[in-house]
Amino acid sequence: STSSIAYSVGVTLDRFIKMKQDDFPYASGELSQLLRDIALASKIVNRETNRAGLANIGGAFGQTNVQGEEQQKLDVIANIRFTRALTKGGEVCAVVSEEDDEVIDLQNGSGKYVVAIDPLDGSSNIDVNISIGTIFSIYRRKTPVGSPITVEDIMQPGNQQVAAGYVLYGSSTMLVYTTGHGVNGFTYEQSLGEFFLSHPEMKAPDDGKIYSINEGSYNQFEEGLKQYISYCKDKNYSARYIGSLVADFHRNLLKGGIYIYPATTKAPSGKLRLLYEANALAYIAEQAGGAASNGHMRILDIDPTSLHERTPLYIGSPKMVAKAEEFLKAHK
Ligand code: AHM
Ligand code: MG
Repeated sequence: STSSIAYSVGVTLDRFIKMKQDDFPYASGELSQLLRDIALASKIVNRETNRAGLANIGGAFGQTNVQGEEQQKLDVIANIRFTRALTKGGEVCAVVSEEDDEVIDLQNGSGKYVVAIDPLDGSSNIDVNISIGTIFSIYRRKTPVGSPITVEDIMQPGNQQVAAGYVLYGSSTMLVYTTGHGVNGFTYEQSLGEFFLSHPEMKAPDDGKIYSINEGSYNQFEEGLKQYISYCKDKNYSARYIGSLVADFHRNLLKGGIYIYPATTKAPSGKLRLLYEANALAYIAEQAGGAASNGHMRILDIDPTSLHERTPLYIGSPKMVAKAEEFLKAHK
């Protein structure tokens, strides 16, 4: 498209956010600022992630900071970085994080937004130098600005998201986000310290040939899923599973595929969290023309009942998700 051409010449994330704000005059400057806050925190986390293997000898490089944070695990550091950026930014009143049991009230009287975040997902992969990610969802608070935060503000279904995104700390670092007008991806240029638009208007292929699931738990899968896996094998699909949600999702979004974290007999709701893992990726998937389901219904229509609730997740190319749902239904 013409816009892709116009975008391709060195558009930074900051400029892109500004351009989008001008395109959609009703979009508030606050949301733009909030996205910039997240991008800034992600640059810091990216820097820490790149140094992960040096953590134990960090002191030798004089990286001790006043908080003594070099002693902490990277997911804890990431949580601190993101919450701090959101606190200082002022647009957010409350944060739900995988790293905190309770809602964090940021005490920002004028904050209109609520953020749900997994600051560093797949952190068990850090020690072995494999891609990890940040996942975030942004909601508008339901109660009036300035009043105390309530459950109503926090427990919103995914279809209420105003923006969502992820950062992939991979062979390159990328930030991908949507504000409900398609999905755009930005690649980090290390030496310039800027994200540049590299993947304008991302589109999930309608169908694909990759299935991503931890088959080690096969014996605990329901019959329909076992049958769907046989179907994938009959079709000679490729099995790809990094075990890092953002990386697995991102690959399948670009190449066409399905990512599944199913219900198992041991974990009847699966492993992944609705509020800060499934919803954000579901919104992005749908905005790119993909689909996201818990096997039976649209992820974005699930009404959350608790902060850290889990959901099975079937996400990716729409035809693959529909096919998997068909198998589950047929073997109920
Ligand atoms: P985490 O939030 O504790 O990091 O766990 C989430 C991760 C996902 O990134 C990944 O897709 C999944 O757990 C892998 O789980 P498993 O090892 O059970 O296949
Ligand atoms: Mg996680």
